[in-house]
Amino acid sequence: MGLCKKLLIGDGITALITLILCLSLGLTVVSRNITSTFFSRCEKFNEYDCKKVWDAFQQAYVNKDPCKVPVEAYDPLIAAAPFKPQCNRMMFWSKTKDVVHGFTEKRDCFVTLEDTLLGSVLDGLTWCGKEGSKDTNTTGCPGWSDCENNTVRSFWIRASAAFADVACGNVTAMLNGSINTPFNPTSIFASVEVPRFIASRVKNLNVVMVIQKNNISNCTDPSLKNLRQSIDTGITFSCKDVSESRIQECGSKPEIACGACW
Ligand code: N1C
Repeated sequence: MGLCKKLLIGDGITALITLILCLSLGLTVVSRNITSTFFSRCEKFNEYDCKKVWDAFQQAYVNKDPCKVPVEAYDPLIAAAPFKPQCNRMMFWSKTKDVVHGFTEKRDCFVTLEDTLLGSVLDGLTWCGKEGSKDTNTTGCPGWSDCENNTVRSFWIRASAAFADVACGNVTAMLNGSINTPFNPTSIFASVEVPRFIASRVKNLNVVMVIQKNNISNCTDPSLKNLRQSIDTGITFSCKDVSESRIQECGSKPEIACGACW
């Protein structure tokens, strides 16, 4: 893009032509990027046909108004890359993404949605389509709360639901002790995942409350009472305050057994 900047200093028609060239170059680079990110991340998983998964992904949003992609639009994508239950190892989280992944990247103790094929290929990406177009855009897409049925949010709701549907055994969730309402009813964790934990599959829900120096909440927070009350009867509940530094220590010391971290 440095070259584009230099050429733009020209004047009149040359500048205009360069501008158009550079813009279209930029745009193709952008949409080629999501394709290549998707495929390079997907190819790390052996047991899936990435082309099939990509096609199922695209059919959810291509040629659609980016605010009119319902959660069900991703059903074929989930069917193309179903989640496998990993009993006693599944980790959920809300507002603790960095701490959770800082830990799961280093230790093979838990599996998060981002460790699965679908969660990993789309993690951190923005995408949407446009009515009357075959393109995938990665800019100018509606933000998380701009409209209800937006392309990216519908995906995370659908994928989180499917991931929670296969939860089994001991389930762990990391919540954030540095915010007012660690169990927030508007979060995906509260509204989509917790209601799908069923007693016939899930034995315990173990909350790890991540405590930083200036924490304002802990396991005694009233929102945790709501969590305890909203889980299916028959699932036992526990909550433990754990300092962020302990989680980091456990991440960097493989000699500490997974079960002894907290
Ligand atoms: O709304 P949240 O948290 O409670 O959602 C987190 C919850 C986790 O347990 C995951 O299983 O829902 C699942 N999930 C993701 O795995 C995920 N990866 C990336 C939900 N959202 C996910 N993202 C992005 O994080 C998403 O694009 C949105 O911006 C946030 C939501 O996270 P949150 O509010 O901290």
